[in-house]
Amino acid sequence: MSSPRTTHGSPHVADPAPGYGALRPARSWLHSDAPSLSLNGPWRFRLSPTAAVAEDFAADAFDDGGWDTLPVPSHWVLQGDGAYGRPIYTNVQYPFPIDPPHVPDENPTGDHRRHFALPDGWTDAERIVLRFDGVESLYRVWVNGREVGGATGSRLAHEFDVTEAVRPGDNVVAVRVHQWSAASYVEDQDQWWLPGVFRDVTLHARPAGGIEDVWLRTGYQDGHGRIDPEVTAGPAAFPVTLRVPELGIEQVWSSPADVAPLAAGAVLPWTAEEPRLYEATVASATETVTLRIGFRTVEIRGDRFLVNGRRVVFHGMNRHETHPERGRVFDEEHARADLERMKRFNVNAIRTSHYPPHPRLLDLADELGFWVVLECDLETHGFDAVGWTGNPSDDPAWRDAYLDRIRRTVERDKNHPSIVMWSLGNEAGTGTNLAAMSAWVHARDGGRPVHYEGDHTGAYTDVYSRMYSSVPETEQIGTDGSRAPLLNCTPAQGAHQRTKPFVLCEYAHAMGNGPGALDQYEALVHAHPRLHGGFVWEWRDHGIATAASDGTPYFGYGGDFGEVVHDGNFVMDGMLLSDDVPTPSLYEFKAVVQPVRFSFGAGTVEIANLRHSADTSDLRFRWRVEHDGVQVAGGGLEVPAVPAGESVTVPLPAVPVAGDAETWLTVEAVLAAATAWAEAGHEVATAQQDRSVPRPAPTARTRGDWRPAEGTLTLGIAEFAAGSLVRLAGRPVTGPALELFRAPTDNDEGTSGAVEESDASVAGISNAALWRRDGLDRLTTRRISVECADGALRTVDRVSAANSGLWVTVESTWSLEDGELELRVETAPSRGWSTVWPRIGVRFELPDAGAPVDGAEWFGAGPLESYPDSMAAARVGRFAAGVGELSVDYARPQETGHRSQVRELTLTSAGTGVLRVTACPDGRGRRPGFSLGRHTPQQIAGAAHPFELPVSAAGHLIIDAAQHGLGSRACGPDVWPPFALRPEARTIRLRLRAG
Ligand code: IPT
Repeated sequence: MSSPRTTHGSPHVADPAPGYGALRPARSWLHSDAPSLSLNGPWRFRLSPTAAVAEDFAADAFDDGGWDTLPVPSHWVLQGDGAYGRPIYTNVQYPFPIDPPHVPDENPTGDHRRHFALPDGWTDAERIVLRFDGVESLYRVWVNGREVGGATGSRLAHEFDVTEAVRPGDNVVAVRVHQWSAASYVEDQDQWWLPGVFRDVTLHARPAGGIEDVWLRTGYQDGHGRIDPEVTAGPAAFPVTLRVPELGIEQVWSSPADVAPLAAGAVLPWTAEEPRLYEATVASATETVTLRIGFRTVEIRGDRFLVNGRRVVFHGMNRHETHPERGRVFDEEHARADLERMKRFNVNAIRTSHYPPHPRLLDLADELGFWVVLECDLETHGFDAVGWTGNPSDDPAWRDAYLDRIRRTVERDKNHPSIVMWSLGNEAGTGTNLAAMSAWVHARDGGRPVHYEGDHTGAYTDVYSRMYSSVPETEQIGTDGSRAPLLNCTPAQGAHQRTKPFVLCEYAHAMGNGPGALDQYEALVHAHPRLHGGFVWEWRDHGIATAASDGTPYFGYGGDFGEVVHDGNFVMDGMLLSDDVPTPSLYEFKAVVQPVRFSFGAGTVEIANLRHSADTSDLRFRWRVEHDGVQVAGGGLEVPAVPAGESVTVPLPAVPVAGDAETWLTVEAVLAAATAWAEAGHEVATAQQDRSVPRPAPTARTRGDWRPAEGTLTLGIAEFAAGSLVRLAGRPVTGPALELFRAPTDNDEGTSGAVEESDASVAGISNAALWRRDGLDRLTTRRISVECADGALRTVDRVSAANSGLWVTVESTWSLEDGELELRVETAPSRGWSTVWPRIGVRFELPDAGAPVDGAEWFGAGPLESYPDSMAAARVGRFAAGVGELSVDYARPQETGHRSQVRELTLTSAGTGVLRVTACPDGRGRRPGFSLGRHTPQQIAGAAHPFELPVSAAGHLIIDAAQHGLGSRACGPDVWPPFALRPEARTIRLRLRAG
């Protein structure tokens, strides 16, 4: 690079160097009894539009009386209601010109100042250290007017030696933060750009003879633990004593040379399932450090990733630090609640995408039990736009910065038993600097493998990792002897990669409604032991709390804050909505990965324990039988404790089978006692078996007495005018109207994915675009005939769209059968439809007539929405929900609310039934689904945010003969062929009654 490394007004902004001044070496984030002083709280603050601002503010005597007050930690763009700029969301794009290492002169620069009183007694301290746990992106620090240094590495901890700068009594600390710097090029993660001092600032008194750093590496084998200690302390700190009271360990080291591995005796191992921790202290005469150690050994043997000698399967989540009001500012209570929620949803692993989280998160992970892949703060994805030219990952000018980042990552968190792998970063291409990072980790920590997905050929990492590989491709990776090529690999490199354990560091892109196919990925893990599971992208939406112009609150995404470039709602791709509400996909995940699986035999059930190492003695098993969704019997199941990896078969009780109702047997495994993350009785796993005796559906009557009809007609509870329904059960109702459209999901709008696997999708064009092209969202009807017969009415319509030669014929027959109103709709597409269809359904409009339909009760699959490739969490039962609860508030409105396989549906108004619908299975036994909402698919499709939907008390009931699957084409594969809906003839047959 020939250009000078200074930017207008600041000597550091364009410098790839990781820091300067009195920066101290990275060390563990320890719990110590040495004195410390939090500098969190209100700071004086001034925002300037460029980095070219005089440095006079750092002077001791500077008068900041005219400045504002800003809380630390915080991001200034999330404070002051827009007074300090706005957040920017980009995924891959850089929000500034790709001109490394330079950034624009328009570089928001936040100056922060505060006073603090040096606590009495600190004058004895050997050194005084000022620690920043996270500042985005480049910052410079002055104490009492003296510049002590500066650093980059936004999600990394830095400590400055300020001993010479502090004084007794009052002190002033000044921090200048530039939003953009050379470091921004290596922090291009898919998230909001949120500048500021967003993690804790603390002052530490380092005692003479203190413990500078300690690392208690542990190992576990055959019931016995081992501790391999490393103590960083001056000779004056010795003797140093290690105590593990519970294990009776008291080990005194009189000099640094004495520090040596020791046997810990009989111990219980640490695992994500049974996170057994032992409190340990390491003490000198002047400082005691307290750690919680867990005994475990991580190892790769052949293509297996093992902890304590047993294979690990990651049922993981990619976890960003994000909160609608705080951004990346950590809140321990919220983080704990989040992790407890993960445990309740059978999540056992976390990838800290794509940077180290707040250090306390690892304490929580140790305690609650997660396998953690701890990722370094590194991503240069935006270089993709320029063919990776100038990528810092392969530029020697950046080597120090890369090494500094990985050092700070590993050193800070090395003591945590939950961390089982280090990850070099995300989407940073490949290059020698990444290889150097890996070499550094290998030299420093032989106890944990190195992960980096971008090392496609496996030149410097220990596990094979991919993101979003399709099901067949993942299967090929898992299959021995397959010659199928692997991404960017020669056959030889591919063969080499197949000698390693495989993880999906990202899969199942959970944007909006979806993903589908979770169960297919899960099945592979159990068929091919080389596959070690993966990490869903991602745990939660990153919405930012904001308000529409009329004050209506909503969660903003890219483009909602006036960004010049942005990536829209690609930041809303979590299994949790921004306000912590789990989406149905999280229930699907929970069901798919459940650690206990049931297989029914004749009068028996086999219970398999798929856990890593815990047996099932923490679980109770129970069963129940329902007749048409009403419980008629139930009780406990006697199940002996099943060791991990084994199964038992136990007899089932006699199941009372109904002659005139469906009989379903449900078994459940629930927690026998409360844990740190759930109550006793919490359901861990469940399964259902259909024990119904087959009952023939009433046969459809054929009639020969049709004659042309006109005028009004009443058939039981239905009233018609000119052949069209006008009232049902005394209420205004219109329909059925053919509905082929659904408000496109983010996956329907997606263009990625391996299209060859889904012959109905077109490369580079979303299904939603094809649906709009074919006019599915704007169908029109031409009535061909209206006929009546004795107790019956029949209409035939031709439904098609403007400027399209394609159509669907819809024949609707209303009749009285056994005194009940029956509706039979037969739909048949013309030739020539070339795409998949979102749905084949009929819509009924229930206008607001004073007492609106506001809920549904049904017997069918539930309780949540389900789609053909996302059915694992749905069970057959009787459910009720208000109309609001029937749809999910996805950040961008889209298809939601489909309840599959409905048998009976009652629409309710203020708790009273108004219309009862019974759905007959079609000739092939397929049952329709329903959705009930306040808006049409067309209205939903037109809204970019929930607040844009009009207030409505109308009801829109859609009965779907079929829906298209979900897939995950927003970033991944399209809907798998068996779950794709192709244009075809279908029949919907309903019986309707009042009340
Ligand atoms: C992948 C990124 O690693 C992740 O951060 C996120 O952006 C995700 O995509 C999409 O939401 S990279 C993509 C090119 C597969």
